[in-house]
Amino acid sequence: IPIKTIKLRRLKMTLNNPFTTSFGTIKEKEFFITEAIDDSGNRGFGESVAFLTPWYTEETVETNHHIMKDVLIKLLKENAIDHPDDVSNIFRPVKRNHMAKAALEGAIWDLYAKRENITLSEALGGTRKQIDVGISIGIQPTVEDLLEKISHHVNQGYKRIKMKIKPGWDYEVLREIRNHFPDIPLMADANSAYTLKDIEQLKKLNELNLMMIEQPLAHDDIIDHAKLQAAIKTPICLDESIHSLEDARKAIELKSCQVINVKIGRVGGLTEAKKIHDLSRENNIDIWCGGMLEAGIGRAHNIALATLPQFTLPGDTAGSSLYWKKDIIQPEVTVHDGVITVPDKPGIGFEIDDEALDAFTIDEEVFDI
Ligand code: OSB
Ligand code: MG
Repeated sequence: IPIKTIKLRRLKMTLNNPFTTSFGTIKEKEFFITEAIDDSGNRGFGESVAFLTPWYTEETVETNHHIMKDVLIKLLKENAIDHPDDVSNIFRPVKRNHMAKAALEGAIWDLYAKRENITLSEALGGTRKQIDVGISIGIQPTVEDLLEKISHHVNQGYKRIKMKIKPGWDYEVLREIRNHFPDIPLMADANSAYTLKDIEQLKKLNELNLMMIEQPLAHDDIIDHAKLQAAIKTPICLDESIHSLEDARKAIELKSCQVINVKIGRVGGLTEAKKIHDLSRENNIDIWCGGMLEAGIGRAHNIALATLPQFTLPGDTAGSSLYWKKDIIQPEVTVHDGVITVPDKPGIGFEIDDEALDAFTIDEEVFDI
């Protein structure tokens, strides 16, 4: 792939609704839009998903910047790429920094698909023309606020409701939600807020018929999760604990989870995400595509990934308008009855709204490859 230039744009966008997890509230996002441009002027786009602080994993916007600019882009200069799957090998000497790697790899995947005149979904081996989507609702000031949000999104047709939980905002709240909505597909995400000392509280969730509980225990644990899974009925889904194919293999082997939330950034890119997909398929592990409050470009990558066959559960790829007053792609991502129709244009399949992109850009750097 004759990449001539890499562009890094730093964007700043304000969320429509502040998003609260067990670790705090996000109101504003800064992130990089990566662009890989070939010698004919074709443009491939990616998006970095780290936050301003390292609350979710150790990466941040600043570490993404440093690693892309001072390490990964140099490797792209020194190594030829025949296929986007080569990128993860080229980046292999660099430990972790998965979100930085994924942001650059994503732009190269999009460029590759556009040059081949196929959709990103096709380039990845995706088969679905439509994907089911759920919604992730942050911790709310009151249970009434949460009930109102849930009924709004249930009426919109979202296929699954995920609510954030933490100690003190868990069983009683979930029970109340379950009483109001006896039949909705409901799950909870703790973002690693519990330890095995909380096992009795977590056992209480057995009676609530939850689809799964996401990342109840430590971000770097797969041992205690296996103990917890043996003790509770609710299926465990791992998010923060899975950074690679190897992590997934070990978690499956130890029975630490029954479900995996796959995020492109967390696992270091689409190539690694595909591998986790294939392993999950062989092992009959249900997977779904998670979200990182992305703008349209990251969202488009998630949609393409979710077209692979083992993405059997609704993902966290809700519509653009849930997050942003104005998104950076055209058309914006829209959801009808809980379903997104996968675009059929080459690459990510959405046009870039260059005017919007410029308006949200606070810094820009260009690198010759
Ligand atoms: O744990 O899945 C998570 C958002 C930011 C960071 C981590 C998580 C989330 C979400 C929302 O749950 C996903 C989204 O709507 O993009
Ligand atoms: Mg999560």
